[in-house]
Amino acid sequence: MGRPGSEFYGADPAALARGDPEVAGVLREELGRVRGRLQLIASENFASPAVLAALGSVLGNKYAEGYPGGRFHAGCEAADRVERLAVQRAKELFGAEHVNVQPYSGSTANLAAFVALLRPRDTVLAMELSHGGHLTHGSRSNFSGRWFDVVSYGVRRDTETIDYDEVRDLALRHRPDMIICGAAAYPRTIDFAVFRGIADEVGAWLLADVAHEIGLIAGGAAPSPVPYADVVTFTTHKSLRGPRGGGILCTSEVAGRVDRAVFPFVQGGPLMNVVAAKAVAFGEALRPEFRVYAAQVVANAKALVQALAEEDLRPVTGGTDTHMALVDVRDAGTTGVAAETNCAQAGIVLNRNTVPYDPEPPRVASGLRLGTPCVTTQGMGVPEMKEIASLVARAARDPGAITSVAERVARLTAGHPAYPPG
Ligand code: DSN
Repeated sequence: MGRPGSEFYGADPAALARGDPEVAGVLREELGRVRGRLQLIASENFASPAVLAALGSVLGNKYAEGYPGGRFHAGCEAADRVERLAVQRAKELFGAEHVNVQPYSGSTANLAAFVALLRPRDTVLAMELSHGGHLTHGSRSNFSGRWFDVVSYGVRRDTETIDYDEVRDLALRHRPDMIICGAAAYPRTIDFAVFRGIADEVGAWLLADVAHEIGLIAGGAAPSPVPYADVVTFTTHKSLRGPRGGGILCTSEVAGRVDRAVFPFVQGGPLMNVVAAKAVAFGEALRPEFRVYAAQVVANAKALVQALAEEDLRPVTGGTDTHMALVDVRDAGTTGVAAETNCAQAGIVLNRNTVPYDPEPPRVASGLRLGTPCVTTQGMGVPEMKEIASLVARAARDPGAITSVAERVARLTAGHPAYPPG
């Protein structure tokens, strides 16, 4: 078949090295960064070579506005086939009545969900950003907070978990048109059935944004909101380990509204190479190995949280049920930003995060958010999580430890390389 990629012109590193050595050099540098450091950003993962090949394929050239069988461009036979495959696989994976695989991202998926279910200035009840919610759940700097009247619920001060009584009280008082459950920095299982009950009581739509946990749901390691929510939005690049992108699962009742909201209201032509890569990722997630992966992601997060707690990095909510560790660093005598910076210098990539009722602004923050999807993809397990917790704690607390921590990080990543050479 000649040189790699010639069969369908999928990702071909040699072509890039010949055609643009400068950009090829940047990508080589990025691969080196990824291989040489610990990647603990909770929203990242390492997509498979098959996913990356689909992303780099000729389908990226194709315009295919519309949906399979009803496009506004000619020549969409392959685009139709691959989008139908993606939809069919996602339906099988999640048991949803309807799937839209075109959203460019989780944020545009959420915008489309708002458009499908609401009119501007309608009332939305969603989780407060500083308590773990997402920008698209009502931040004033985002469409959601600017164009809709958003009422926020938070977590309890004592348990740092969602106060379902407060959610219900707010819903009864404000009669929202839509309630959002799901978060970007909340390490606990969300009770979708309780949210459904509250939504029914006040006649609101229920939107579940499971951008973070979707891979755990696919792998049977977290409960699914599909039986409860009218619309479920998700991303494909986080715990699901696919390409950068979004998706929507919904009931047949709102399927037409959701599809029209995605195209033509929010987006133009779908990124067909990304749709192809989503089909590959859904196919991978349907395999039994993915269930093993998802379970290990959660087991690793639990081990990481426990070991961090032993290092005086207090787990928010006391633990985790997911892929995420959210820890308060104040007892270790530091701030989120200082801990993040020290860790970065030691080759540990994670992000500072506010903790509930944080006295610090988000750019400083009192917490760190760590995730296990990447390190689990690299084949690390519970023993490595214990070592990682000790490295994070040492680097976070003591800039003097950065050099020795960096040496241990290098040994750890060399033993479990991301994208192993050869
Ligand atoms: N907020 C991003 C994160 O969780 O990292 C994703 O949208």
